[in-house]
Amino acid sequence: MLNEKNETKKILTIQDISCYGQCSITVALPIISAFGIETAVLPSAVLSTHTSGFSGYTCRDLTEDLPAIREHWEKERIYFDAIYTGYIGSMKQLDYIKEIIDSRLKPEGLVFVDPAMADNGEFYPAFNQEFADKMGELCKVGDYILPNTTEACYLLHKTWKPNFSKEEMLDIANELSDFTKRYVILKGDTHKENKLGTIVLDKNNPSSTKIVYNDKIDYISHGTGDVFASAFVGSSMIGKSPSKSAEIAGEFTKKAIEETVGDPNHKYGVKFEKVIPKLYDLL
Ligand code: PXL
Repeated sequence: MLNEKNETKKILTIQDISCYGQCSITVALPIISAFGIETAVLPSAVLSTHTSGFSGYTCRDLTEDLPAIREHWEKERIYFDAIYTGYIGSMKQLDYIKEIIDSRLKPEGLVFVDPAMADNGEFYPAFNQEFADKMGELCKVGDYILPNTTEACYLLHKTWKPNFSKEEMLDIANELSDFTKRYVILKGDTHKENKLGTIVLDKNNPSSTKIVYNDKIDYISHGTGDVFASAFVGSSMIGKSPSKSAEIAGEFTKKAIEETVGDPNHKYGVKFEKVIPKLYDLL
């Protein structure tokens, strides 16, 4: 699949490899590639599984590999059209990632930050408020940020609750304008019955703020944020608008959940692979 100018885009994604568990790089690489985008990876850590619902997982932190990888790419003059960050292994990495963005992103390149650190009102095991505050600094170099409501509340030091009203969601999105260079893509708006909304706010044009709705499936599973973010990044990089990308990503994620519901042994992730062949129909 080519973008409007008929050229192949090259993107770098920085997040962990959870060897088993359908999240992070093992989700981003196939989904973004399916959009026809060359996808390079920089693993922030290698874990035997992700950290939600598994116990005793191994974790090799790759923080100190990041500067050497950047230096090699500098020598090779490797540049990217976009950098997409997800689950980050350590506070120090947040500084290294900013250096990678400064050094390896093309002048017109885009930064997508998914501050993957929390869900359902709680931090994932490795994170705390200090990390969230530093993640907020990375968000500020993002052209797009893609938090869920829990992450938004930690960024803003607000109290989370399972359901916010439409007005509260719009207020949160507005407050998040301080944490992005341009777009806020706020996931998890539940105010409308049977629908899941995504708020799309452009801080250069706040009056254009939209809520994009997809049908809601009452099913909790892991990894849906990564599936959504990857499809959003892929869609944006082939030239779709932020609201169209939110619609495509929402639909792609909904279909992945539909493929997973009813399999009691598959709570650790969603079967997004089954939706990849249907991607063209969603565009
Ligand atoms: O999907 C977010 C995620 C990514 N990577 C790891 C995780 C999680 C969420 O728990 O544990 C390692």
